[in-house]
Amino acid sequence: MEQEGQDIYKQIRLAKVENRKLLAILLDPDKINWQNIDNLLLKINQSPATHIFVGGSLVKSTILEDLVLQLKLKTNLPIIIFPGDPSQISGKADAILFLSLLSGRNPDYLIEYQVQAAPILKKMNLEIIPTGYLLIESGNETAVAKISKTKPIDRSNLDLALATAQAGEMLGNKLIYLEAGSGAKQSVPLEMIQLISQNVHIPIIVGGGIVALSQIQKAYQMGADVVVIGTAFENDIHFFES
Ligand code: 1GP
Repeated sequence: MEQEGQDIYKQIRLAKVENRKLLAILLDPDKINWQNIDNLLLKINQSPATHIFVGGSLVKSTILEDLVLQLKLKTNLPIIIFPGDPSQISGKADAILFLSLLSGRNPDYLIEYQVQAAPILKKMNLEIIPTGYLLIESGNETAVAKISKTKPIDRSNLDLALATAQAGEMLGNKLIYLEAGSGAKQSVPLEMIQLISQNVHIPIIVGGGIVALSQIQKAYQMGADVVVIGTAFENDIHFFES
């Protein structure tokens, strides 16, 4: 059955064509201060964010859905699930990044979890956006590396990062996500963003360890189409006001 509402990806592509840069705030339901949720939502609405990503490494589906429902009530931004595993699915969101952890060689994250998720997603109306996910070494062991039991791509290995992103595009992914990991010491190297954005055609998401507005601008200049901010906004809801 054809899914309805397939326009979030179209909007991302259109933004790329028109060189409009996009910004996603990543919310981890486990780290939300629920007492302060109204203020958080107000700050999101006042921020330059164009999308909200919801997910985290260890989140349970019920709390994820609670957050999605709150977001749907109080913001107009598209809500995209960024799942850590197949339990993190909510049909109340608008879309899901259907991730393959292409930098790793753990079959669970290359195909097993996708097989588990497929029949669940088939019954929902979520827009599915196949996304090649590349974890890039960032100075410290990140939650993604630990939980997925995979080794990130060495940050100096530009050839491997490019070949992996190109393979991801050839496999039919619609986005490439260059991930340093949440709270990373070092974000994805700018020359890596540049090389990949110049040599693949699909939009590039960049996230992990971006803690200054100037870093967001630099990532855009190097060719990032979407920048993801999690920890910096989580630690300071005034982050975008500085
Ligand atoms: C993590 O790319 C996101 O998956 C965001 O990372 O929390 O470091 O901003 P930060």
